[in-house]
Amino acid sequence: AAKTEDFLVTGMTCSHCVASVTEELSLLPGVESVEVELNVGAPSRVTVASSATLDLDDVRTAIGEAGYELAGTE
Ligand code: 9UX
Repeated sequence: AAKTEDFLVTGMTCSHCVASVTEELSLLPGVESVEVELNVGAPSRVTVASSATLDLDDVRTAIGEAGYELAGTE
């Protein structure tokens, strides 16, 4: 992967949440892997490895499609 970016996502509380976010983000062009560190009651850290820089609006939309909210980047 050319680039790895971390995002903070709120509202995730279980492994199915993790699967949904992973699935949506994996659909974005260039995404090679998605790792989620689940934090219940706090933002979860989502690490995305991709072949090119991701469009932040695309990331926000994908997380929203999964039913969660992008709270920030790191
Ligand atoms: Mo089940 Mo995770 O509703 O939100 S998928 S807790």
